[in-house]
Amino acid sequence: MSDRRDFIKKAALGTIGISTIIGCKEGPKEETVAATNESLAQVQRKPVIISTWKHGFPANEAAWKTLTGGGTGIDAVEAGVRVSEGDPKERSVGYGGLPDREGKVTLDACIMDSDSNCGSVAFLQGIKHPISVARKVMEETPHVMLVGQGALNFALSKGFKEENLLTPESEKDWKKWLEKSKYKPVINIENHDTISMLALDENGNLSGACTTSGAAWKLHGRVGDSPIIGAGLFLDNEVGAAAATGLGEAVIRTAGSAMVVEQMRMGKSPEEACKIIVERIFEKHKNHKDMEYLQVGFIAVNKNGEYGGYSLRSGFNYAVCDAEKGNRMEDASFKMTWDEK
Ligand code: SD4
Repeated sequence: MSDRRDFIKKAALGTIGISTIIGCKEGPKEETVAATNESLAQVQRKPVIISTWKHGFPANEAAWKTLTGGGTGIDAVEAGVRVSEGDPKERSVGYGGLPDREGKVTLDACIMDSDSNCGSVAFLQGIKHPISVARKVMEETPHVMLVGQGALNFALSKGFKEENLLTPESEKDWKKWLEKSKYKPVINIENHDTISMLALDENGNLSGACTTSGAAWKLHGRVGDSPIIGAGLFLDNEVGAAAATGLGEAVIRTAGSAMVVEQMRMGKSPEEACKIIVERIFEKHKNHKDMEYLQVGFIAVNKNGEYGGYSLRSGFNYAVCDAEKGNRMEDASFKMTWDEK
């Protein structure tokens, strides 16, 4: 029996109605009967999609629709994060993202599949959907990463359209920032960045995507963690997947997402794994000048569909979507509040 038919059969026996598998928005149906422990373990947790911040909520919906409509995990994470990239109200991703200190919107993105194929673009300008360019790098080049003008030339050769990504709102904020020109990238719930999305499909295969306009007011040419496989995003299909948000420099210094996956490999739950690496980042940065405004957060999912998140400071949340509970926001546990030093 195919995995899919097996999945549907088990779902039909369990507390999860088939309709809830189709619609991420819906909750469990009352008329279904109790599942055995065995079927619960196998049914409830797959598929699952998890993504950073509130913009993850509509992104999850798009990803879920793609996944349950027959798309692959990679199709799903790409479709999901494109929602944030294309939304000018999201001031930290793609179109409408806050610019660097020269007023240029420069974008970083990466994508990774269950066979460890990956693609990435960094310091890319003028292309609204860097995640789709990253996917082309993965699928149509012998490389993993393209940057700057080379990434733009590649995108144009693949038919992407060059456009102005600096919206009047972002331009206005940049001009206001120029008045004081103080670089202090406080990243939090009211000022969130980066969408990272992880998906475990119904066959138990993992995919991930990460896309951002990076830290606002950064130096022109700065690249963060988000396009770096192992820092902003990492997965090992034998183990689990992890992704980061927050101050990219701190995540790069500690190879954050790869380390979260390694903790899961050693048997830690996704939340424990995120917490251990956040603690490590804290230890490495407690006397660092970045500590004043440092925020990092991770999300993770393992092969069983268990998921979790953890952040250094309060205020990090993420969106989770599965068949059992639908799409919802969850607050991550954290090490300290913003008042603590
Ligand atoms: C960066 N990690 O460019 C990104 C920014 C971010 O939540 O995720 N903010 O450093």
